[in-house]
Amino acid sequence: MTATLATRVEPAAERSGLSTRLTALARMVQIGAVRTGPDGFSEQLLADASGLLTRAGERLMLSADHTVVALAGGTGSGKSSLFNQLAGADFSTVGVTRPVTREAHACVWGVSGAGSLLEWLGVPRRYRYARASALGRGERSMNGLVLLDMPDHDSVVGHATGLVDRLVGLSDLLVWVLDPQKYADAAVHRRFLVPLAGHSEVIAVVLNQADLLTAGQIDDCVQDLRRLLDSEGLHDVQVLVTSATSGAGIEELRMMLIEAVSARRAAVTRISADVGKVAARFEPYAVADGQDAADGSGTVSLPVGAAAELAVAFARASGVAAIADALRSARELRAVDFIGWPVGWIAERLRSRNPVRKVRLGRLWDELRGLSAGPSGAQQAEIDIALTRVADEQVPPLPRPWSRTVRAAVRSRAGDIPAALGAEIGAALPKESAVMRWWRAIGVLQGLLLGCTLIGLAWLVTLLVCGVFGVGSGVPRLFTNVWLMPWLGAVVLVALTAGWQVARTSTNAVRAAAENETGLLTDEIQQRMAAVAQQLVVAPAEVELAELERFRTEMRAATGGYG
Ligand SMILES: Nc1nc2c(ncn2[C@@H]2O[C@H](COP(=O)(O)OP(=O)(O)O)[C@@H](O)[C@H]2O)c(=O)[nH]1
Ligand SMILES: [Mg+2]
Repeated sequence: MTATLATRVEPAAERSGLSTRLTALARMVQIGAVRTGPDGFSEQLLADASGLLTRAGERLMLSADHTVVALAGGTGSGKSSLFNQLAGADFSTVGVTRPVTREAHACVWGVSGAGSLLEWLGVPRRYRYARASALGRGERSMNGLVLLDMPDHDSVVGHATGLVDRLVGLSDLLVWVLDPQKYADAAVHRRFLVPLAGHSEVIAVVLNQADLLTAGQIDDCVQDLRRLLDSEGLHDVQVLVTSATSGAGIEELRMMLIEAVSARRAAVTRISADVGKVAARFEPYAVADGQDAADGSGTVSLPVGAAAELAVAFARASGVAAIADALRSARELRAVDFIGWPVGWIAERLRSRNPVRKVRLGRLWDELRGLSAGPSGAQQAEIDIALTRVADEQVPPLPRPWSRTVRAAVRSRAGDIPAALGAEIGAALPKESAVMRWWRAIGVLQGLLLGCTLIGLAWLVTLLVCGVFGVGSGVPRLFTNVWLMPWLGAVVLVALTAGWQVARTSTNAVRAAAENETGLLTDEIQQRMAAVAQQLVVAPAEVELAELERFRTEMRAATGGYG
């Protein structure tokens, strides 16, 4: 007989996907547990669902279609022999002199998809066998059975801590195989059976190698074993007598496994129905009042323009318009040093040692720095109003408690927003001392014009003194020729006019450039504020909306679709 037979069996319809549905229910409980409260998930419902999950257990989440029966016991008791008998093939090596079963072997009847379960049970791939369901008498009712030949317990004693718990956790039925020589072995009882006292419904004891005993000896042995088990608190444990060699009692053992399989199926059907019922009770948390169940399955998110709209409100709250005005004025005031007509400029200097303009410029930059310095009360209040408006107008209708939690998420970072906006404004502001290159060029031109004016004036004065009043002798003719005076007068006049005209034109150009610069600055600040809105408002809300989305997906999985 080949060790592996092809198995293609349809899983029972009412049980299919129970593992998936239990996993989904567990995730729903996780999501709900952090959203309780007056309008939140009902504590009672969460407790009911958790209770059901506990009843179903970790094992059922891995596979609902399989019943795990483990053969456990001491070396040489006949586990591997019984395993082979039940499987109808020599799958597991039978020990002749030394124990050989160091790793678990498994035989699966019928139902496919036991892979993850066997992985979890720790059965190596090469020790996994399959039995087609149609084989032999009564085989169909063994569909879904996973029979485990456990490692000899004395060979795993080294790491036996927690082994008992593991065995109980992973088995739907634990069959302890004892032999007539060692059935009363104190170590086996103390280490394995006594701790199982609370779990007698999942334990059976098999007295193997009955062929070595007479009928009378069997009776004595069974009575003795019964007494031992009773004294250990294992009253309900079933005791079977078998012989792997002669085949006696094997059918009874097989019947017991079939019973375990059908009991398991019944339990699974019950739990399956309960999962459906409990999951359906979560519906109010998935679908908003007055909303179609189908609507509730749509993707929910904030409108695309939410961040941009918030950015407008943030800009207003941070006084971005005032920032633009201040920057424009600061640029114009600074530029005057270079492009202004020096004559006016010198006059101003002469009037006061600490020109008003410088004071105003300093105050403007103080103001700009102040705006970007961080939170102020008025700002926070305006931001809160903007957030409330987004929460009220942009959050789509949601079932409770999601309408509250999503709104809370919108406001969750409100306290961080003013500082973040201030930092963004600070980062966007240009350098205070920025001086355009063309300002310097104009400054040079203005200097030349001033030079022309001054030289012209000086020349005129010289002509006046030397040419008109005749003071000094031997002065070059150039400084005495009075006919030059009108020409020089004209030069001075032209230089003065040109300086004034250049100052006027440049001031207009500076104003236009400042206008352009503040426009770009406003745009940049607006973009930076949209990023703040995205990061501190929209993103937290979307995270919460994604959780709702996840909850709805799990709910569909747990109920097998709405309705
Ligand atoms: N006479 C007799 N020998 C058995 C029986 N079951 C197993 N054996 C023998 O006991 C030895 C150990 O069996 P094995 O199945 O390897 O035990 P395991 O260590 O529990 O897996 C082998 O030599 C088997 O042939 C039985 O019912 N009767
Ligand atoms: Mg063995």
